[in-house]
Amino acid sequence: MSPGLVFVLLCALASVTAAEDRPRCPRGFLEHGSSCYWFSNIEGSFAEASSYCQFFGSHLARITSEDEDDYLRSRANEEKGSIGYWLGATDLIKEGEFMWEGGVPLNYTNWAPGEPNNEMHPEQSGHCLMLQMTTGYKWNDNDCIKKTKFICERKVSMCCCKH
Ligand SMILES: [Ca+2]
Ligand SMILES: [Ca+2]
Repeated sequence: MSPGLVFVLLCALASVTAAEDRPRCPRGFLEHGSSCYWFSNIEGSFAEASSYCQFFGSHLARITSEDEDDYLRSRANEEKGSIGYWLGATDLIKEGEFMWEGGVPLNYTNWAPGEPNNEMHPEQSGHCLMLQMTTGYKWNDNDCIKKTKFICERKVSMCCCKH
């Protein structure tokens, strides 16, 4: 039997016997629904945070449902490890029109009262989306150069065998 065939058979066997037991998210990522999430242990600007997520084969988290929002806010409230967490949306292209990365409109939102207000301080502008601790991690538009923690997201991997 050729080594290649053995590999294919082992992969097929693994997929029927052990797929459920195998980690479907990379180490350090939390699984919820069809996504894996990483709550960063480092801080960065919005641009830095986006780059870190890409390095890990992911993107800044996109919250598209109440369930996802509840999950991420409850995790953030449990940890209380940061004044905020960057998510992957901005209104940099057109003021007041927030979009997820790739130009996808926000169909679900959970802005804190009074947000988005486009400013935090006189010399800052709110163009990047953050879960903000002071409002129980509801949504706030904050200054993109502010350094804070962030949440990366990627789809779960369905199977171990990739060629
Ligand atoms: Ca803005
Ligand atoms: Ca704001």
